[in-house]
Amino acid sequence: MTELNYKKKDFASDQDVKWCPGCGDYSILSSLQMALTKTGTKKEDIVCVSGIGCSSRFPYYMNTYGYHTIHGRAPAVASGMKVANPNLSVWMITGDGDCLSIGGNHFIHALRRNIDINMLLFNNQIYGLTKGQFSPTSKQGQVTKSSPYGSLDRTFNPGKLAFGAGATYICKTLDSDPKHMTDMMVEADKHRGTSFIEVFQNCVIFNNNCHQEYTDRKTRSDHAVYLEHETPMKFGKEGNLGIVLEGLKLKVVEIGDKYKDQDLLVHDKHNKMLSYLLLSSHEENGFPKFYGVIYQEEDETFNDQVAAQIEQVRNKKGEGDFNKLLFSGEVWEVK
Ligand SMILES: Cc1ncc(C[n+]2csc(CCOP(=O)(O)OP(=O)(O)O)c2C)c(N)n1
Ligand code: SF4
Repeated sequence: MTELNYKKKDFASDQDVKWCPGCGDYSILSSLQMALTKTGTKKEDIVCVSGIGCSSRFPYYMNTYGYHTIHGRAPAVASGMKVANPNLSVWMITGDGDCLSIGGNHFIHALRRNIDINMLLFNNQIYGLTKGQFSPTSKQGQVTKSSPYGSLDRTFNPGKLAFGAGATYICKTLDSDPKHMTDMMVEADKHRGTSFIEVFQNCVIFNNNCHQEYTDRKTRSDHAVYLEHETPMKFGKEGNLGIVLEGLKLKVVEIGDKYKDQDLLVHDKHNKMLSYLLLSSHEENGFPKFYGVIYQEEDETFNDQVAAQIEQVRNKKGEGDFNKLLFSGEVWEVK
């Protein structure tokens, strides 16, 4: 695909990586470095922008342009970058605390505007950097340093939140499957608009194995459905499980006498109702998680709209004059 011929190591910086040994962040870093060898984007056009948290140290480790901003504000900075220079490939890196707590407002508005950036949410269901307080994605009742008797907060579902905010691209992947993660990043890069990728990431120190059932190589085939567009939803170690639609509910079935392959639900990433069901279903106990591109739609991007509007006004009113604007209207001098 690319004629640039980058190798993965071309995207590694000379900085010592300061994550704990075994942290899921390493695999995400490696996957993005690999994905960027496949997207065909010149290095000088790539920028990683992050907020604050362990995950947000990411730009230091990438040999691209990078910006470590302030807590929760990566969407604002990423938006500004993309609008000012539409040529950039912007990768926004954020954690569940950074993105959904202090940054919740910025997150939803970036999605609503459909700015052409890629958002990677590292979801470890905990605040890692500040040593294990509960976050908006921690399980209700979870005992953490800041919830010794169990967190009372209801858990945020990031995909559903993104859906409600008008996201045009929602995808889920896992740190323990770098091949899938890399493919998902390459796909996200092709989408024009905000691509939101939630990565189930393990924090070995403060929330170890929080996604184990769905991400552990040994158990995940029975607990995770890898979605592919226009393909029946089949899973299980023996390939003997599938998803069917019963009324308005998804149901796990065993393929055999009663249900055949042709009875299985076929994924359609452009189907809003189906995507909502896929995003909601794992809240029910024992239901598998869905990975892959859950939802995608084509829509105008905010950065294109801004550029078009500027062009329109410029054609009508001519080139602007900033000094003229600054000294027009009521002006006074403070002495
Ligand atoms: C304004 C502000 N408030 C609070 C903090 C403290 N703080 C730093 S990182 C963080 C949360 C990080 O958690 P998460 O986004 O889940 O990232 P992780 O470290 O788990 O990757 C908090 C609360 C801060 N740096 N700035
Ligand atoms: S505290 Fe958790 S999230 Fe942070 S570097 Fe260590 S393992 Fe990773």
